[in-house]
Amino acid sequence: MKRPRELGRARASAERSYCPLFAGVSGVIFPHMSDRLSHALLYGIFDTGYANPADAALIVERMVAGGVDLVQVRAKGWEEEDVEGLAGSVAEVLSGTGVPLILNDFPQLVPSVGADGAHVGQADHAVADARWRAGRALAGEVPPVLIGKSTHALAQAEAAEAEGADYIGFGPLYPTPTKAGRPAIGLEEIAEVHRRVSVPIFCIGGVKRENLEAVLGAGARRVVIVSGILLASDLEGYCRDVKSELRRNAGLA
Ligand code: TZP
Ligand code: MG
Repeated sequence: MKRPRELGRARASAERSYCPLFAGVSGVIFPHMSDRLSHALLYGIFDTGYANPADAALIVERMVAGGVDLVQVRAKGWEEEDVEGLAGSVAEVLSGTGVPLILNDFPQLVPSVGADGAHVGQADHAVADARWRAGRALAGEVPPVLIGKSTHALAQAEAAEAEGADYIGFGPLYPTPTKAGRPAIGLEEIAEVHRRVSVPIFCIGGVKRENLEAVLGAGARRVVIVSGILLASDLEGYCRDVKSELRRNAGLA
């Protein structure tokens, strides 16, 4: 079920203020998406390891109603065509909400899905390569896509920023079955990574409503939560609780 789209929702809006002068400059993004990202506190992931793809629309709707600021589609082990179909259905839900859609891997699907960017791991495409793949449907221009990168240590976080990532994930803070086999890094380096890196940092890995206070107390400002949200009995309420704690922590409430 392919649903080709010309541009993502946030991208379409950002296009209006497109300035070719900045095309190709790594890390330079466009006002609308740059605003969305800079204000983002809660990053939710629709992960097929936890949720039935048939429920994607309903789940993502609830995540957005609960205040999630960014949504990622993560379908480990899936074929490209299936990821495209699932992400396309999520793109429809997000259409008009202003919440950017990020694809885990598959940057080349960004144009056809109408996503706003892609997230790469340490072993995936380099940021510049992902940015090129995500935008190559618009020949000759580097479109306003967001490229995020997973980092697991301070040096990787600094390297990802230097490489041009628009944001980074930092973790896993706690051991988590969502990223089995990846050792937890703890909370000790959270404050330091915020001193060293200026792009938005999303702390990730075992973050839950129950340990959010500790994570924020260690210096985090933004978080990604996967299983905590997807396994919650009241997913929307869970997101709302977490978001209001994040807003309070950020001095916004
Ligand atoms: N990258 C580092 S930890 C992680 C990813 C994708 C998984 C986070 O999932 P959860 O369920 O919130 O621990
Ligand atoms: Mg990956």
